[in-house]
Amino acid sequence: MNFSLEGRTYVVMGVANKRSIAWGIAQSLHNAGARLVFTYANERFEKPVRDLAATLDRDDSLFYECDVTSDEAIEQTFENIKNDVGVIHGLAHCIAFAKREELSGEFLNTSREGFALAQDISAFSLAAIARSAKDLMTEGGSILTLTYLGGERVVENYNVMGVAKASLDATMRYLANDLGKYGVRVNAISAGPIRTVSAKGVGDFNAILKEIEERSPLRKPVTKEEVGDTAYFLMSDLSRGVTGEIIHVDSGYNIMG
Ligand code: KAL
Repeated sequence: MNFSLEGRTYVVMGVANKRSIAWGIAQSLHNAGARLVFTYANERFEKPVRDLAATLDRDDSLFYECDVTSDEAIEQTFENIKNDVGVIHGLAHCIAFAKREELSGEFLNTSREGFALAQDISAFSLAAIARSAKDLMTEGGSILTLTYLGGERVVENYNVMGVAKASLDATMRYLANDLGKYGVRVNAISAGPIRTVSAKGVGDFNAILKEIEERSPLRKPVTKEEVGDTAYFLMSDLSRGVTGEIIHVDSGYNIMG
């Protein structure tokens, strides 16, 4: 069995900056010997992603713009990746979006448009991406996405994104069923709160972290490196019997009543 990721290629979607969980995943996969392919939403993120990748001690990473709200853009991106690298062995979907104004107050006030937008970018995109990526996973593969406890339970202020994560979780399970016959596994990591660009502007993020310090079994928030190492496990053959699963990397917080 091969624990190294040498000779393998993984697509990482959603690196925004050095704090991104996607970047923690990229680093862990890189440390295990993987070649990386990065996608970013628009030109605003191109330089940050290229600059971060330049800090890795190999220079064969590849970069593509991919607007996940467009089926054509997704198909074109994976067509380009296929032409440039041929086979991929896994993909990390680290993408979510909801309108800032719908991430506080009551879920009751969610707009039709805001609901649809959160679902489109945060949940449907996984299905659209899996459909295109599957054709490049001719040696089997592992797809992972990032979810959050707010999709399983009510978490104050998470609102429309909680409903989108519930949808993402179910999307992940249905895809796991469809893709298993091709040797492609699909799983999710439910990360505890980490101060990323997503968490920016969240008024009481300090209070959220304090609660983790006080109430989680491990008594500390998780790091993007801890999430990255679980991603490495899910991308490697060590997890070959695992699909359709949500792994909580959250210092155990989810087990507490
Ligand atoms: C209960 C928690 C507090 C935070 C509440 C909501 C977090 C929602 C996540 C969602 C993905 C954030 C956004 O979509 C922000 C967006 O409206 C504005 N930001 C942007 O446009 C930036 C520039 C780009 C890069 O961001 C995106 N997303 O495209 C949840 C906490 C405790 C845990 C968290 C932060 C969970 C999570 O889902 O990230």
